[in-house]
Amino acid sequence: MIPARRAVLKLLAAAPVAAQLGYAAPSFAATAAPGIAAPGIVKPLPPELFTVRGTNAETNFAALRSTGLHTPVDRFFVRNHTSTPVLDEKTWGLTVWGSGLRGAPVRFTYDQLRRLPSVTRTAAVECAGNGRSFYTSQQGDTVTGTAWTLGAVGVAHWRGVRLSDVLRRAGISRDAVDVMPRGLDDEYVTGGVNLGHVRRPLPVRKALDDVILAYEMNGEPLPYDHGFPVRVIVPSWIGIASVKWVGDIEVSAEPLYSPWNTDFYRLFGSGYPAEGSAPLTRQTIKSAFELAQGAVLTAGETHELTGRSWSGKAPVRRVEVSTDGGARWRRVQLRDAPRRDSWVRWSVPWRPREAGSVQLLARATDAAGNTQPERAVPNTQGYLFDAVVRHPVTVRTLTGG
Ligand SMILES: Nc1nc2c(c(=O)[nH]1)N[C@H]1C(S)=C(S)[C@@H](COP(=O)(O)O)O[C@H]1N2
Ligand SMILES: [Mo]
Repeated sequence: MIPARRAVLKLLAAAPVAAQLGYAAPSFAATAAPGIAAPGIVKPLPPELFTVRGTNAETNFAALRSTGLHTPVDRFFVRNHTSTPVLDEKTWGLTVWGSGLRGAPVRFTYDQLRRLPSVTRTAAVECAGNGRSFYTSQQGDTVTGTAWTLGAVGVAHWRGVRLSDVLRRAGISRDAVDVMPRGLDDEYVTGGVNLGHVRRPLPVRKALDDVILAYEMNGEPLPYDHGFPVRVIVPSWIGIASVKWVGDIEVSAEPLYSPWNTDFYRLFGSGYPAEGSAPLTRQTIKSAFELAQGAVLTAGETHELTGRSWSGKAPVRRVEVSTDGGARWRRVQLRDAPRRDSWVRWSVPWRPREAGSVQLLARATDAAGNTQPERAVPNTQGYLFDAVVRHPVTVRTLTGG
């Protein structure tokens, strides 16, 4: 199974060459959805569940309508800087090393990690760039990066070991200030520059708080695309903190830097210092309808509008919906108790009276008092979009018959 998948990945990478040689990836065609440009992701990406964007796959929010609190793996978004590596847990190991340890590097095997006390928790993973395309489409701002709509987020039930347990066993010293997990996926080359393996420092205080090294997602071993055999989960922080396919963790008595906390994942632009804001940590607040963009609804019928709202800052406490472009707002019913690091599902009946184009709006407020604004403050890389998103639908009258 693993060699077969590895072969699939090779085929994906070498597709034009394979075509020249005159063979047509037969085993691949059986497992992946036909017609999707293959971005180095192992799982199938059927177009009703995902929108492929470069090396990434965005969850279609409409595909969450039928799902529960936890996003099933078959529709959980994938954000890869390069491509999914297919690793073998029998040869995999995690090395903890650096000036912030009292002694020599310590290596943990997969079995050793699995024998440590385990913890479970529900937590969202959300890309810092989720919602980025709305800076451009709603505000006219120029931003760089993947043009996500709202589907670069998922909530899963994770099982793993506390990072603090591993760091203590490895002999973390009182002098440690930063820890930096590093992925085993290929080095990331952009603009002709090799930035090395994906890695981003975490302050020791967060690392020792609620971070886990996860080996299960929704009750199953981690899927290849989500970090098998072990990934970091940093609750409530931007997705880049949750390093997948972790192979080593540097523990340092000096502050650590990587392009992922200096060049990326800070706010740049007017109003920010030349070196950017402080490195980004917590995610922001958002809402999404579980409905296709441009969905067609029938006038005179009652539709159950459903959606989700979430915030990295505090549990979402209130959601309002407007079906008239923001003139009037209705408070909607929450289907979940407000919960930290997760989303709340909501629903509201809507009976459009006449045909036409309508923009549906949803606006969340969290328990810390953060409310989605009308306009997000722009930054050049389009991070942390938090404004109310205008969701276009078409209302039709029933004709004919
Ligand atoms: N090793 C490694 N870890 C990584 C990444 C990556 O490309 N390589 N992408 C990061 C980013 S930017 C995000 S948003 C999340 C996405 O997690 P997912 O693909 O499981 O949804 O993983 C993070 N961890
Ligand atoms: Mo991300």
